[in-house]
Amino acid sequence: DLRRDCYAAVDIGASSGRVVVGFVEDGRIHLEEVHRFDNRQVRRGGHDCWDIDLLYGELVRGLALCKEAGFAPKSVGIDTWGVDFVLLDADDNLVGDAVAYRDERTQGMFEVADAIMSPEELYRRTGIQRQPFNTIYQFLALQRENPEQLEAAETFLMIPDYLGFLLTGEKALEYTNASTTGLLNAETGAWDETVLARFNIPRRLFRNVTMAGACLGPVKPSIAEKIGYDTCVVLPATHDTGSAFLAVPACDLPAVFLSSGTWSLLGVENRSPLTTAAAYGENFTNEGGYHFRYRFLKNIMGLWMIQSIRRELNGITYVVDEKAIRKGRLHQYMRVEGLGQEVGFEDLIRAADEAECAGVQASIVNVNDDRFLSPDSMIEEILEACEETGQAVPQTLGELMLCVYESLARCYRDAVEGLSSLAGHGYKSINIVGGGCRDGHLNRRTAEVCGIPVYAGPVEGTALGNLAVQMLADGVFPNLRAVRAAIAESFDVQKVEP
Ligand code: ADP
Ligand code: LRH
Repeated sequence: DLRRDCYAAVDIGASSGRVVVGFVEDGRIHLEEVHRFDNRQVRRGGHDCWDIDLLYGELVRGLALCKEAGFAPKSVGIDTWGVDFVLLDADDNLVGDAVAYRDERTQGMFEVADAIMSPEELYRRTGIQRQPFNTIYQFLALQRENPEQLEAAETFLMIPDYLGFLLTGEKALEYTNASTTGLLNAETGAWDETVLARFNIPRRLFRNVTMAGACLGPVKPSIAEKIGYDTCVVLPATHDTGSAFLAVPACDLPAVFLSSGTWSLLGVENRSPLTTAAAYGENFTNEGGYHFRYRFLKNIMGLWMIQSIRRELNGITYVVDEKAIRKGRLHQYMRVEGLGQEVGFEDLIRAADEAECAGVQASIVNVNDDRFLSPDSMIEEILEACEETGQAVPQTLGELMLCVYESLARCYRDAVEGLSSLAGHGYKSINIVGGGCRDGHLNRRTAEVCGIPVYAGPVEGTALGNLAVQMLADGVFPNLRAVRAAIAESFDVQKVEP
């Protein structure tokens, strides 16, 4: 007997993806994770790319596993990281690869862009923070390296839109993720015609945006056969951060939200965009949210630094050819720590805890320096940054981890202070959702350094936000306020006092 009154969230982050089924029983929301898989970049044609075929295969497998777990979800929603896209030709075939946002192709594109429109004007129009990987800069890189791809292309789809297209054959550009391109007008929510024209980005590629909650369409018969049930794709906030912010059970208001995964996205929810010179100066973004909300936040380098360290210690190079990591000091680390078997996040946390207990004074790096976006070796890059600033160079894994944690926590504090000065009031708590809220060391240091309580959970905030919009679309809840209340009722949130 398959359960039908349930929904499936496909949530794919830069480090991992999962398929989570959600349903409501006795007024509470229940989640069941049916599939989890790794995501990472692959090297293709001289660029760091996403393996879209692999992700699509895992997505379909996850939907098939729903049935094995006893579920035949009424609808499926897909969210992924922002800014990245594919181009399709007139026959809907891919043009080029799905290049990943950390790829080097956008280097030097700020200068190109600034000669066309001042960054201040661009921000006033789009409200989007300046980041080298924004879609607009990826387009400028494409114009220079592969103009033939732009000529051949007829359709622009962002990653979750493309995965939805593969399932249904229907195309849409969902608003929350489209806002991360830096090509939407912050006020109108439509493509900014001036920006497109001035940057010579072909208008024909872009269909009008569709709001979260809309039904994309039924899955193709071939898919229904493969997964074992009929279902349809409903558009959630397809930007993962958009889904995550939806699911924050905000405690102790006014609260700061922190979606903690590969990135730390720290900010608040606003009812209108804030594109003042002060907001520009602090580099806060105004991403489009569900139902006329704006995510006013800052990207902080986040757990990417920790993931990268872990991968290196486990001998996994992030990028497979050409950019082999420099192994010199790395080997020394592994020898010093005697780390033979696979290193887990808990090992890294323990190393930091021990260094802290031993009274180690942490060296501090600027985590938001672009040097940490895609270094050949994260460990080496951190050591170099400490060396260059005349601080103690971490000699043990514990010292290294302490440096990362302290640097992240201070960056959080600066961002909270930036938010406070822009809003003209303080904040009473930080509400963390996402995989990073499992990190006890980071939660504690965040509370201590920021001087306000941290509320950690739910871990699967993003999948939950994705499910929330599907439930709203199906009338399970009357409005966002009601879903948020149900989320607060249904999940344990851990309070960490400063
Ligand atoms: P994304 O969606 O961006 O891929 P996640 O939300 O899955 O990221 O968060 C991944 C991060 O969560 C990891 O990089 C790691 O730092 C942290 N994390 C995951 N599991 C644990 C754990 N058991 N203990 C501590 N930290 C963890
Ligand atoms: C987090 C995220 C973030 C974007 C980045 C590209 O996964 O979507 O909001 O800035 O990836």
